[in-house]
Amino acid sequence: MQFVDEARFTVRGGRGGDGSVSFNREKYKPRGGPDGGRGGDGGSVVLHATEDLTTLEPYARRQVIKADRGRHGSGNNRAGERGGDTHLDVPVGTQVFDEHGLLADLSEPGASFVVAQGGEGGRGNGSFATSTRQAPAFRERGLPGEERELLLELKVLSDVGLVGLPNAGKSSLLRTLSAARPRVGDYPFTTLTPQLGVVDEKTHKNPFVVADIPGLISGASEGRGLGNRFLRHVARARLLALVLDASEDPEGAQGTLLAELHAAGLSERPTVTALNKIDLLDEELRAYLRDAFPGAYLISAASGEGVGVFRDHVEGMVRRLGERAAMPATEREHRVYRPTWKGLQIGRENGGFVVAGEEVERLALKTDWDNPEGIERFQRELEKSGVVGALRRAGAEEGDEVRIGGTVFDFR
Ligand SMILES: Nc1nc2c(ncn2[C@@H]2O[C@H](COP(=O)(O)OP(=O)(O)OP(=O)(O)O)[C@@H](O)[C@H]2O)c(=O)[nH]1
Ligand SMILES: [Mg+2]
Repeated sequence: MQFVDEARFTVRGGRGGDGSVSFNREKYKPRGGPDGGRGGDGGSVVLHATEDLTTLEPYARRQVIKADRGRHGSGNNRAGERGGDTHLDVPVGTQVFDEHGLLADLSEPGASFVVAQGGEGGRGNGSFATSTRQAPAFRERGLPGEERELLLELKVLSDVGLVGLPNAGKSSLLRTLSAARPRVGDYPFTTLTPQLGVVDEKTHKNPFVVADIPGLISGASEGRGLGNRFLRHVARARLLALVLDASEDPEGAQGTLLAELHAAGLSERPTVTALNKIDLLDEELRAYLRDAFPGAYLISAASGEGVGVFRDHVEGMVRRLGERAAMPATEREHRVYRPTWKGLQIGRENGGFVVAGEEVERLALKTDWDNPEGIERFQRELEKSGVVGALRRAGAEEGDEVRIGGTVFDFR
């Protein structure tokens, strides 16, 4: 499967089923009571984080993903069936954004999140009978499901991120450290997508996950080269290992890398430095590098020299740094339609009026405009709730056009 770390598509919850208009017809009872049942709620679209998937590729070419609508209610107070939910598996490490920002960070296997709630089913005429209105012949329509445009971003979860210029030997090092087999090439930009390897899986030590990303170049954090897109994949690693080609201006490379990490907001992250390709250097140069890079590890991914010591050091650091840090909890509370007249707003539009507010818009959506009794109820609710009064105070007169959501009617 191709590695895809970004996907953009629309999700839509199922529409709620309509309530039903029905009257109970029993023998010898001339006028049965209203018994129209409620419509079922629409299904929701739900994301689930799983370790069985490592890419967002299943969503690369999707445009709209919907859940089922709820069934309509029927006579004898039978409620309509609820619409089925649509379950979408995403890799662990997927972050969910909409136009307002981060909605959820699915960093634990099994975590789930409702991205589009299904619409509420409408009530049937059975629920509108009162002592003064014994035979209501109207029902509510079901509400449309939530709809939003999503951006999913995968950030692979690793303990150690390898960062280095192209050709420094990051992929070679990952091969030497783990069973992972990333491509190694003697040209820059061999690695095009992040690769993960588990180190010490087969020994008795504490295994940890290393991420190899495409090489960074100067200006990466401003979008140059390939590395910038991939820095986010190491943004959650506890430890960054700077891999420098010891045979080619390691000081310059270090400067470039530190500047890029700084620009990417990663300068506070613990780092360890590995000077790679020391098999190409004589003892004099090695001694020089030990002086110039105190604390750095001299290794050769090719011959394996120094790699064991480096690995043990990294293992210890990872252990001391403790649990893999989750992203700061910026998860926003999921917004579900909650009725409130408070948000009521009245404005003017082309000589008419616009009424905005969650509950009033819900009421308009639920109204069965084909049914005179349904329209009457809409009118009554507007009066009861003060919307009519508010419109009058705003200057509305008989015959003026009023729009609520997508519904336009004459004020009376
Ligand atoms: N002599 C020597 N060559 C090495 C060593 N490590 C890597 N190389 C060579 O350096 C070249 C680049 O190695 P890669 O592992 O692909 O480098 P990389 O950092 O992953 O490069 P990008 O994926 O392009 O960023 C290859 O030709 C490797 O064989 C080493 O320790 N010694
Ligand atoms: Mg590579």
